[in-house]
Amino acid sequence: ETWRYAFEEALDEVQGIFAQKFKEEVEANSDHEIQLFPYGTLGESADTMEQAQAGILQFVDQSPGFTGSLIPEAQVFFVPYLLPTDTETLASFFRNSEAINGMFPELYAEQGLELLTMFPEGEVAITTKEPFASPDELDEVKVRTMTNPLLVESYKAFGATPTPLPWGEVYGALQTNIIQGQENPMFFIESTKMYEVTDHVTMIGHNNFTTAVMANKDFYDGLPEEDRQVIENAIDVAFDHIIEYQKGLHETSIEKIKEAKPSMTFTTLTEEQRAPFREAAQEVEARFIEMTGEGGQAILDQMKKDLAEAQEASSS
Ligand code: 6CS
Repeated sequence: ETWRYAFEEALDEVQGIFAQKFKEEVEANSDHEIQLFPYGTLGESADTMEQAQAGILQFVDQSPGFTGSLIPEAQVFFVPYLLPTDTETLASFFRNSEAINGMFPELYAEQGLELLTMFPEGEVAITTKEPFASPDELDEVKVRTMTNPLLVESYKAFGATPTPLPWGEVYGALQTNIIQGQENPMFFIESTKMYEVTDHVTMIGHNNFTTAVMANKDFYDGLPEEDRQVIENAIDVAFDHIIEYQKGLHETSIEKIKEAKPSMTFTTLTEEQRAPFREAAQEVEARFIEMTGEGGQAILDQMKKDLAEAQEASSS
């Protein structure tokens, strides 16, 4: 049988590297074939999600940045300063978290999706046309966000004017000055040439990019146990591979950007400069609870517990 798997990035970007490893493992350990559909071949992220829910696709990688409009609790990944930017802690968190492995699968199941894994894609940096070091300096700056209400709230709290857009519109909107900034992990800023349409990279340490891989639930439930095991193992192998693959990726991406555009500036805000952004995070957390109620509160509490445990595990 041929299974179709769509993701939101190119083949040589993080989601593509994960998908290729998954395909390799499944094909080496079963008679099934995986057909990969990189970003753009089947539409935007919202389109591939619909196709996965409809069973036209068996697998889809969609980031909570988009899924948050479908599953409000998935917006928890946009509470600023909740996730650490340290890769080792993150890997341990995603591997062991009860919120990720126990609670989220139920929420995805309600949408006809079998959540297979979530993994980190790197520290989120903000690229803008003008430099900034405080919320005041973001006043009137239109910053593109992925399409979920909590990310919009974050950028409002950061002092900017958030503009949610699908990925395909971002380069053009920056080029024509409809927006003046966007956020993404460094590898993506490099590979999608965001440095051609923005001039400054600022790291405020507010988040790490999270993505999720899922299967159509009816398809998955209908598989023999043997096939489900092949899929689970392939996901585990691909997870380890993608953590390993990303070692040093942030740094080499910075080097590549500097080479392509020597005038690009890179600024890491100090703890003192981050203080007002951290403060704004409180307000965003409160908005998350307003939007998601008791269910959201339970997920947030569990995540904080899981994160504390991951932190402890990686520091010991
Ligand atoms: O910003 C976005 O929309 C995209 N960013 C990444 C890192 N992956 C896919 C997503 O569509």
